[in-house]
Amino acid sequence: MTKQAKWANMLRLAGLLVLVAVSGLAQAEYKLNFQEPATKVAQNVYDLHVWMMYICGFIFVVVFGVMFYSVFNHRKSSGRTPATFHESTTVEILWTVVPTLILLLMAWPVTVTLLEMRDSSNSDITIKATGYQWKWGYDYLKGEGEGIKFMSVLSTPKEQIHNSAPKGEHYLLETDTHVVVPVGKKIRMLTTANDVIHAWFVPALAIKQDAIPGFIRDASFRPSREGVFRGQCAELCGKDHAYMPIVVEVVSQEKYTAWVADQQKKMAAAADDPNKVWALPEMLKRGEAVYLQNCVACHQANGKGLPPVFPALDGSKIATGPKAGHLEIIVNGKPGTAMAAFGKQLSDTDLAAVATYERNSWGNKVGDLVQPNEIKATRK
Ligand SMILES: [Cu+2]
Repeated sequence: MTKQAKWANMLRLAGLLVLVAVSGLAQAEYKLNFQEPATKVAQNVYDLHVWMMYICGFIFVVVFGVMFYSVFNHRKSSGRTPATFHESTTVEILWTVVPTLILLLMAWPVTVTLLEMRDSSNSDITIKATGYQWKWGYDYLKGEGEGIKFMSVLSTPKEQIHNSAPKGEHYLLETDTHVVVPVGKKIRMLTTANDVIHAWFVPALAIKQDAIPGFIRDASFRPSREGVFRGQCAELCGKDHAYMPIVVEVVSQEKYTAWVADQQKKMAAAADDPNKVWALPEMLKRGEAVYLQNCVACHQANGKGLPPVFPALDGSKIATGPKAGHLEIIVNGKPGTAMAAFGKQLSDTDLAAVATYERNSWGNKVGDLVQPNEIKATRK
């Protein structure tokens, strides 16, 4: 084989490898690729990704092919003399028109998909997602299920996070409650936040929308198949940014109707009588549950906190001092610190319970009891 033939063979091989790589992407090996789309828009996004890869692959092969061919075949040692043309109008028109056409080929389908993505009109159900440090809150505002609201908190056990238990299948992608929606219906998602910027990101639904305090942004999706789709907060929002996943469960219409009825029943059952007078043991039990769901990330299970940013509650002046000061901070937060105003997130009874728990746990032995009506008075 002559030297030239060898080079030509190697070039052909390189081109072939690139083609194989690009076609492999198109064959949807979802484990290495985007998540399997669950809406038409997500399918479009996926197809666009493949289309762009084809265009990039094609340009790669052509440009490098011509370049290597020229470098090799027109090298000085083979006796070539350089061309000396300047300002060729034909070449200049070509290298303007061809890239413009390629850009149009890319921009057209992208614009069509973007417009479809941004269109949240005529939706069947409207859900508001509120980002908190570090959990999501959901309110079903319109459509079937109107009035349903709940918090959605990471449910991966602490032992898995601290490597004292093997990691589960959906490690850090599981929550205690799911956003349930019916298949085939258009869902409008409103996003906002309570403290810092978060983002509601579910790849299989092709939604990634910032949740900004003081603003309402919207996005929409129409799930084309049933299933459980997982996502995460996608805007760095502080210490537990990695611990506020999103789980969307797409179910049949019948199952959705049943879920709505079930949620409404649960909400009615969970509604507390604000005038009830509680006894210490039952308040402590409830307070512990509220604490473990809302306070533990910063103040820790042992009440020692993570000083200096997250102060200890065990032995703290606030948790063992006068009740009024303690309740004030729990209800209204502490401006300028990470302490949120939990009055916006929890009921009077839950707040009373957690205050009681904090005053009587670890080394704290105040011995008093906070009733829901005291929280109500603090709110004013
Ligand atoms: Cu976040």
